[in-house]
Amino acid sequence: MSILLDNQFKELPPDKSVDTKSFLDAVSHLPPFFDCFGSAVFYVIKSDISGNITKIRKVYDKDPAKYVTLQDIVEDERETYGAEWPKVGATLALMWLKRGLRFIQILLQSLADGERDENKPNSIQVNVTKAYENALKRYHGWMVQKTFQMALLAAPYRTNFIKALSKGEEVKEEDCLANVRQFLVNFTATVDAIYEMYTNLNAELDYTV
Ligand code: EIS
Repeated sequence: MSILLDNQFKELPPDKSVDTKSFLDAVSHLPPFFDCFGSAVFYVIKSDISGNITKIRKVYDKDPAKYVTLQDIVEDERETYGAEWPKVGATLALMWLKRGLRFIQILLQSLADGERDENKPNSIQVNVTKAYENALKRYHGWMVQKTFQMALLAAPYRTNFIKALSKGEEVKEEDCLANVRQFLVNFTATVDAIYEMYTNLNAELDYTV
């Protein structure tokens, strides 16, 4: 079975609010996926994403009835933290998490669209670079950009990556990509909705790390 389809994101309601519990449940299946890459650089990425998820979950667990949607959390923190907000709490964690999710979305979409380097057909470096330039690069100073270059060199081959998405089973590339496309429907809608919320609430920051 496909690791992605086993952990689908939920379809959004018409008001595009994101249910906190379903979001956290779906997103927490992504970090274990990094273990199959081997290189230490992925450990750093995994810890960062896991840290974001833990931080949001901690706030949610304090009062699940109050924080039904992600927007409930961000709005509540705006009241609580005053001038410190939005560079604080679960608002900051979700700000960064959504960028990692956007990266994954663009990478998977690019693979599903069949974009590839004709000279290196089994490399996913063009897909990874596209995702990085669109989702993360502008928030990274030169040191983190160097870390990205290391991760890029350690990127798995297309065939291995696709195998990992299918839990290590031998599957036809086309079948796996069909699963990726299916996964992307609700995943993309969810990531888009979170971005829209940050714009609407004026919660987006553009500092670099
Ligand atoms: C934030 O991190 C924290 O997340 C946040 C808070 O502490 C805040 C304070 O300013 O900082 O410094 C982190 C930043 N996070 C800021 C950098 C981490 C390492 C990034 C290294 C570059 C990675 C490029 C990706 C290359 C991947 C190649 C993949 C080949 C397959 C299926 C693959 C999916 C990969 C997904 C990659 C997502 C990367 C996300 C990085 C986010 C980032 O830039 S708080 O913490 O509020 O929770 O306390």
